[in-house]
This record gives sequence, C-alpha cells and structure tokens, in this order.
Amino acid sequence: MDFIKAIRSSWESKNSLLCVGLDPDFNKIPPHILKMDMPIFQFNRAIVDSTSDLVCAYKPQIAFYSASKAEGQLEMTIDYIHANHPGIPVILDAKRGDIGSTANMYAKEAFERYQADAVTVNPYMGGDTLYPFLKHKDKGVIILCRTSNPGARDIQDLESDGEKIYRIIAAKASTEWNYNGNVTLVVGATYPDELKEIRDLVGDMPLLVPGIGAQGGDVKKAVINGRDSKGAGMIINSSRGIIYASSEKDFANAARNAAMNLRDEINLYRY
Ligand code: OMP
Repeated sequence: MDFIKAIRSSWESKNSLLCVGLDPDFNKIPPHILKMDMPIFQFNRAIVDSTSDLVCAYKPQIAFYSASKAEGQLEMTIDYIHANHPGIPVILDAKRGDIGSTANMYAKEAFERYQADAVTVNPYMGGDTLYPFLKHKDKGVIILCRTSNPGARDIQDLESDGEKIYRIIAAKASTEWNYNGNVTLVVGATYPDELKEIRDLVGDMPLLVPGIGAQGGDVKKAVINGRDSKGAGMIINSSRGIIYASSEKDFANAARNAAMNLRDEINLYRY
C-alpha cells in the first residue's frame, strides 16, 4: 500500500477525514472484555469492526501496547485491519527519532515487524535521523510539527533568525525532507491559528490532526483552518472520545455512534 495514495483514496471513498486512535487502556476496557484471552486485541477488533466504514485511517499508539507487554496484540490488530478491512491505512504512533543506525531499526520495527503503513517521528535530532524512514517511498512519515499539548510552545515557538521552530520544520518537511512525496505533518487541533499558518506554508500536504475530543480542540475551527484546497487534507484523530464512549457491553456500538457524529461534524465544515 502506498500510504499517501491510500489516505487520499480513503478520504474520497469513505467521505471521511476521521482517524480512530487505538489506545487501549486496561483501566477503561469494559470488564467483560478484560475476562477474555487477548483482551486488547478483542477490544480493538470490536472497535474496528464497528467503525471501519466511517474512518480514513486507524492510529494505534505503541506505548499502550508495550507498557502492558502486549506488542503481540498490536501486531495482531494491524494484521486484522489489513486482512479484514483492506485499503484502510494504519499509522503506528511511535514518535521515533535517533541517530541513523538506530533509526534504521525503528523503521524496520514499524514497517517490517508491525507492517504499519505510516509512522510518527520526532524531527528534533535533524534530517539524518529521518532519512531511514523517508527512504521507504510507499510508507508515510508523519513528522511532529506543532503538537497538541499545552507545552508545545516551550520549544516549538522558539525562534531562529526570526522564524519559529514549527514553521522551520513545516518548511523543511514540505521541501528537502519530502523528496519521495511521503511526508505528513502533525499539527494539533488545539492550535487552530497555527493550523492555518502551516496549511498556507505546505500547500495540500496531508496533516495528522490530534487534539479533538478529550483534549478539547474545536472541530469547526480545526477543519476550516486545516482543510486543503479540495476540502480534505486532514487525518483528524480522536482516541479516547471514540473508543471509550461507553465502558459497558454496548461499547462498540457507542464507539460507532461517536465516530459517526464526529465524521458528520467534520464534514459540515469541509467545503
Ligand atoms: P486522545 O486525546 O485520546 O484523542 O488521543 C490523542 C492521541 O494522539 C494520542 O495517541 C496521542 O499520543 C496522539 N498525539 C497527540 O495527542 N498530540 C500530538 O501532538 C501528537 C499525537 C500523535 O502523534 O498522534
């Protein structure tokens, strides 16, 4: 699967910019699922089966698996999505970044072990740490640019030669790092003004936009400021707001309703 092509085709065929984040937490998974074998996989499978027609992508966050020694269930989840819902890209959220030889192993982990279609990476260590990911032409490399958290300003707003760091990252990501056309940027929905600025800087490049739902980002502002020239261009993630819509037996159906509502709300502001 070519990630950028797959995401563009997903936006169109599904009429959805919604990405559901698969961040399974033992404290929030319904009790009847916790009693099963491989509860994380069972939980994810139910969420995926109930939302697959509503999403453009899924995004598992690796710490929710490795913290519970459940990497095997992460592999199973990604295999399951590819086998049963072909065409939906899976973004492995790992926020990797290290010297080249180590980054090669991180790329192998994401793309060979987990068979992810895209991975999130941290550009703090510079271009040479990104090339081991960027060289995989058919894989998406999703670079942190303006993150959704309150402390995003601490470093990303610092200036070099009068230009803010997140603007420098956006400029580099859309030119020298995008030589294979496989780059996407992370921009938090919690910073709608910066979303607009970054959209203006990078043209129609896809943006991964977390921060909707539990982090309180405003859907209307995010879509109006972040949409591309075709009313798409955004992979809008919600994790807790969808997957924990209910902690009872009806959790999968509740997740479906939450996903449908958010997809429809996003679509109100695309054009
Ligand atoms: P919810 O707040 O539950 O929707 O989850 C947000 C998800 O997006 C989590 O998996 C975060 O790790 C991730 N995320 C952010 O929240 N902010 C960012 O700036 C970047 C990410 C990410 O790279 O996905």
